[in-house]
Amino acid sequence: MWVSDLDLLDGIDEQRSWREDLCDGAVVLRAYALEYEADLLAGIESVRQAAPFRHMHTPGGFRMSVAMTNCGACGWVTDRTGYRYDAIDPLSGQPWPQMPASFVRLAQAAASAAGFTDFLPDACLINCYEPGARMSLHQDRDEQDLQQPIVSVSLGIPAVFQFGGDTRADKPQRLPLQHGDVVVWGGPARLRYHGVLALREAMHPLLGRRRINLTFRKAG
Ligand SMILES: O=C(O)CCC(=O)C(=O)O
Repeated sequence: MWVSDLDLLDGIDEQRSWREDLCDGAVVLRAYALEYEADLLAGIESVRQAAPFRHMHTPGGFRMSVAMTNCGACGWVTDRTGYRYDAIDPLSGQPWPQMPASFVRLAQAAASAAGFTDFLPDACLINCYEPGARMSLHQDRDEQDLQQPIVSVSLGIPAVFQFGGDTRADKPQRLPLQHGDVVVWGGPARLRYHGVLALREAMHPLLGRRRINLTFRKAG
């Protein structure tokens, strides 16, 4: 069989990113964010300068092991009064930094690749994990429009993502996630419980001992 140079290039492109279906409405897009890597790292740095990472407290008074910041029209915050989306960063008293255009492009492209067209994220929560940090199983239900999906991008050291069912008691699948992987869930999977197991000690050439997760949502 004759294979043109173009076919070969197509094959390489296909292998750069590949998808794994988790259930109806949920998919992992492996290595999908790699082509956005430089823009994402630059965007995270500029957001971090304006709105530094901080360890928020849960309504029950526990300090979260994951450090967080936000960009976009609304940011997810938690304190003694509860969980909410807020247009103002409580640390600076200023609006959260604007969501970089490259973030929006990636979030929309990934949502569309997963079958969710017209995704309009207005909130990007940026989670920073160091070894030992974890996120317990939870549902994302503080958003007004549950028709819109969630797009979750992993950068830096590996993590094990837990993807559960519609109740906390459902045994979650354990998905190892690497730098560049994107998980998208929505539709019938929108309210699935999910979380991240405590990270193991590791080193990433660009991010050191850190994992950065970007979670895009339409919150307002
Ligand atoms: O870090 C992750 O992969 C998941 C983050 C998450 O579940 C959240 O921010 O609600």
